[in-house]
Amino acid sequence: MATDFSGNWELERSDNFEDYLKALNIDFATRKIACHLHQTKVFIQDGDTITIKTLSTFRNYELTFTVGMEMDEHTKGLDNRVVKSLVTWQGDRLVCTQKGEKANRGWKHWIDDGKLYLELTCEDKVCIQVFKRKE
Ligand code: ECB
Repeated sequence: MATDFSGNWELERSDNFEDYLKALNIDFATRKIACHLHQTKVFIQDGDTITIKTLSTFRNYELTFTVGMEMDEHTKGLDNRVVKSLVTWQGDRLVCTQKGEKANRGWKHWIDDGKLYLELTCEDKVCIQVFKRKE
């Protein structure tokens, strides 16, 4: 059975986020703000149709997709690019490839020991974020 990510998760730890943002050409001032944000992930999961909301006081981002169906993703309010995104299951992990201007771009989500993990990759930069369940 597929992993159930449903619920609200708050960011606890972020490793290498700034390098990931640099790889996406995010400017200095925006990087400084972004790195200090309290982020919340909201997962709404209905079978293989999933909405992920990334919420913060600075900006919000929302993505809805069906696993296995490629889509155009406009990363509005983030790096404002258009990529071809495809999310698939790799075992218990939800894996997204984001084909476009930036090589080797994508993310992976999984749960381990009750924590939600997010690995964000762009070119040779990898950021790991860890979230805990919000009461
Ligand atoms: C929306 C909260 C973060 C706001 C950061 C603002 C500006 C930084 C500009 C570009 C940064 C690129 C990515 C930010 C990293 C996290 C936001 C969502 C990343 C993402 O692709 O999440 C996936 C997986 O959970 C679902 O969309």
